[in-house]
Amino acid sequence: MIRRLFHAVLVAVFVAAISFLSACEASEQASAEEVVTDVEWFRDAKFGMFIHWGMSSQLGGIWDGKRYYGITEWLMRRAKIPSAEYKAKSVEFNPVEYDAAEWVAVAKAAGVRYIVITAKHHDGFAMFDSAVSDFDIVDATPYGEDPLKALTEEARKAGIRIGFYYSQYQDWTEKDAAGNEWEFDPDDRNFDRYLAEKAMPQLEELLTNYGPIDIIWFDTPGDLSKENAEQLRAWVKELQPNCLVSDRIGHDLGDYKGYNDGEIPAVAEGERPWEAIFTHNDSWGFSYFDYNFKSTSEVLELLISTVSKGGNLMLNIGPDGLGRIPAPSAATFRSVGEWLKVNGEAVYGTSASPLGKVPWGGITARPGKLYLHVLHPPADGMLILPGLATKPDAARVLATGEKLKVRRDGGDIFVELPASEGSSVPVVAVDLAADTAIEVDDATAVSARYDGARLQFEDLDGGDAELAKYRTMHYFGDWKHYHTVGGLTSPANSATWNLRVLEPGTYKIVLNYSASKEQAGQEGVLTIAGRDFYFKVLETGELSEGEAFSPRKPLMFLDHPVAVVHFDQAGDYELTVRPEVANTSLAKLLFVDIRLHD
Ligand code: JFZ
Repeated sequence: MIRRLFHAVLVAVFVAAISFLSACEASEQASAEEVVTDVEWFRDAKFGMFIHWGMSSQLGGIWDGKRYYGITEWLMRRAKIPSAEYKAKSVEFNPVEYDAAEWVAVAKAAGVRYIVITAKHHDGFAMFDSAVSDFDIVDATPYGEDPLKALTEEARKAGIRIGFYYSQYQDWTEKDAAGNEWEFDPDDRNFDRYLAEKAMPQLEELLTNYGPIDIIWFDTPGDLSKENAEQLRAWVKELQPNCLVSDRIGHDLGDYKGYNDGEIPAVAEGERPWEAIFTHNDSWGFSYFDYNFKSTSEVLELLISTVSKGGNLMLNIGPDGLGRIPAPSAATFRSVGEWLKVNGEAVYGTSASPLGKVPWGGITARPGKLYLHVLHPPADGMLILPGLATKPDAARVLATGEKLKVRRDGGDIFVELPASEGSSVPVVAVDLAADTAIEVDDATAVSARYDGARLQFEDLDGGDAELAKYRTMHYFGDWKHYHTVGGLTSPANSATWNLRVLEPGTYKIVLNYSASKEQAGQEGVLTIAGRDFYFKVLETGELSEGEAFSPRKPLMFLDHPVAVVHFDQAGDYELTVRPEVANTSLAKLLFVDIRLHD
């Protein structure tokens, strides 16, 4: 939908407009607040490493012989551990294997441009030498050293920016901070005292004793007041004007936009730089029970879908209590880095794709150039560039320099990637002619060479469907996000996609959705090429709405085939889904697949 805003825009103009808009935004922010923080390094960085590490890493999800599944840095709260008992456990935290140089070597090999590490998480334990509290790694553990000192030094040597995560609102060992209701009465809370006597002084330590710090990554603002958030922001800027502040300071006071844990936006909002955060497995802190590590290609898929929408990916690791990065994380970060070593030009400093969605991967851009990230190479190698009206001057494989053929077929421009191209996720650099016009193509290409097409919310071309976002966790805190097509509450509502079928063929059409008891049983109709295909929504399970942190069921999505259609000629088609009868939204429709049916 947003694509319609970009009709017939010259690439050069497009890029210029983007930088103009961001310049306006930057100066607007500056005049409102005096302090000008340089966010351009952040906009260009694209890949960061998040590190969750603390005394909870030593526990790894086990308390009193009991196993807690889900995110382990929440163990104290989940097991309702009294502060005194929890604090006493710090004597067992002795990360003798910690080697800052080795961690930074992994980060460097991975090609990250910044690292953010937990300086203090919700459990209140400071991973640095703090004079403000004795509950810190130097005073309260046999280890007795400050790991952040070495890390900041090593990172700086390696040319990697460094940020500190600081839990400003929750501190479970403090009666005046938020989060520990099993010991402290929130009515007795004097939050201003905690801010003045712990949070602000610790931030001062972090922003005074470690040289230039690039980000203070605040989190879980809860009902932190606007005054308090402004106070925190002003304090950071007073101590280090160039230090960025994360979005989770609250009240829209961050220097860049952030999304929820594990969420890539369907469509990025506005022109501000933004960051998606994911963890490599499901927990943020080290867990003995979490082996759901993403593979290299899954991480590349995340990275490419983030950068092709213009954002940064910060991917988390959870070193263990001895200070070791889990082997699967070190290995995957290193192999992502191998790919970036060859293809970094297509990532760092690039901007979002100016074209429509492509069925074979993602696109990034810089003035006069497009980069085609081929996640799913078609058998015949033909990469469609929907919306490009002028034939590019040249195309070459970034890794090898091999020149590729560019051809026009009907109204479309294709780059031909040889089948022999062996590397996983090859990238093609395309040089655009100076007068290249991009007429952004609303329609989704359907072709046998891409095994069909997938239609999602962000590809909608008409109707009045609404974005319906859902998030669930399986264990605890391991959020999964779904951006679904919602708002289909009556026969007058519809979701409409324009298709451009490239050649004749037969396809099965599959709806992928989740439906509660309430939604189940409603009738819907999918219309394609003038034919109506009726279906009844099947129940897949309930989602308990409500509190953010409650154990929930996984949201199950069902593949429901509703049609087989034969397109006997290439051309434009419209696909519509609407309720025939509905009282509540038809279903949580994640996507419509048009799958080649042989
Ligand atoms: C927060 C932390 O609580 C968590 O431990 C971890 O540090 C993660 C990166 O950030 O998790 C959140 C924060 C906000 C929401 C959910 C989890 N939220 O808004 O629902």
